[in-house]
Amino acid sequence: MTVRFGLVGCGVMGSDHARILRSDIAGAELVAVQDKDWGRAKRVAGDRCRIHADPEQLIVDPGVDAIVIASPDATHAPLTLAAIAAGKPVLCEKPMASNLDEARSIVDAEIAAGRQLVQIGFMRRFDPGYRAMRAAVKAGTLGNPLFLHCIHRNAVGPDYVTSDLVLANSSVHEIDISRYVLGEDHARVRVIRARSSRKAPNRQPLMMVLETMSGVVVSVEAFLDAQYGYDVQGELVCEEGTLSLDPHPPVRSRVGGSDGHAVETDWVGRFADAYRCQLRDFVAALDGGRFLGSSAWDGYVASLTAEAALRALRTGETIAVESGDRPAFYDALG
Ligand code: ISE
Repeated sequence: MTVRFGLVGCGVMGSDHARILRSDIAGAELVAVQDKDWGRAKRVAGDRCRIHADPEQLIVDPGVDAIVIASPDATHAPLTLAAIAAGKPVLCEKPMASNLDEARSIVDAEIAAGRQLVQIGFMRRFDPGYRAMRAAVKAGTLGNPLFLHCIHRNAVGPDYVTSDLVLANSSVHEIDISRYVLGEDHARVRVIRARSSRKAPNRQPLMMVLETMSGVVVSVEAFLDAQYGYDVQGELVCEEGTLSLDPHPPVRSRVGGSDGHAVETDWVGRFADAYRCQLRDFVAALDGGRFLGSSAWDGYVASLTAEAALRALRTGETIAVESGDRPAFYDALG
C-alpha cells in the first residue's frame, strides 16, 4: 500500500517532514504541498508534487490520503478539524491547539468520527531514551520512580517568544513526555522565573515543577538562550537506580585542545531518528497498525496542563491540573 501525503506548511519542520517522507519511508509518497509563501512551497514541491494555494483545498484533494500539518501554531486546530471532517488521518505538529476550547473540539470531532484520525507530533515519544525510561517504569525494574529531571535548552530563541510562549511551545514537550514516561497524569504545577539572561532581556528562563497523581516530582528547566547549542537532557530517578538520556552523537572528537562531543544546533538534528520513526510508525498505523504517538486526548491534556502552567507563571501559585476522565473512546485505543 502507498499512502499519498499532503503537507501543509513548508518551513523548518515541513521541509524536514518532506525530506523524510521522500527518503526514509517505504509506503509513503508526498503528492501535494501548501505554504502561504509560494516560493517556499515550490522549493519543497520540486517538480514532483502539486502545489495548493489553500490548505483546505489540499486537505480535500481526492488524490491525498493523509495530511501532515506543519504550519504556524494558530492554524493547527482549524486544519486538524478540516482533516477530521474530510475523514483523513492527520499528523499535526505540536501544540495541537491555541486554546482549550479548540483542543476539546478536536477530541469531540474525532470521537464523533468514530475512529482515530489524529496523531500529535510529540516526536520525543519515538526517541529510544524516553522509550527505555517508560519500559523501565512499566516493568518496575528500578523500583518506583521518584523524580524526572528535564533540561530543555535552545541555542538562541526567536525574539517574539515571551516567557508565556516558552511554556506553550517548548515546555509542552516535557508535559507530554512526562505523562508518556511515567504513565500517569499530573496533579499540580508551579513555575519559578529565573532572572533574564543579558542575551535575551525580553524573556526569563523558567523552572516548571509538576507533581504527578502518585507523587513523582518532575522538574523542567526551560531556557531558550543557552547560546552553546540545543540541549535536551533527562534523568529518571527511581528507588533502585537512575536512567539518563544520552544526548551525544556517536562520535567523540579531540580537536583544538578539547576532547568531547559536538552539541546539536536544533531539534531537527537532535531528534532526527525520532522524527523518522514517528512518520514510519504513522504510515504503519495507516496500513492496519496501531497509532503509537500522542493522541488528540494527549494533545488536549498537554494544552490543559500548559494553561495551568501559564496561570502558575502569572500568579506565582501552585495550580491544580484538572484534565478530567479520559473518554472511553481513547481507553479502547490502549
Ligand atoms: C520548537 O518549536 C520545537 O518543537 C522543538 O522541539 C523544541 O525543542 C523547541 O524548544 C521549540 O521551540
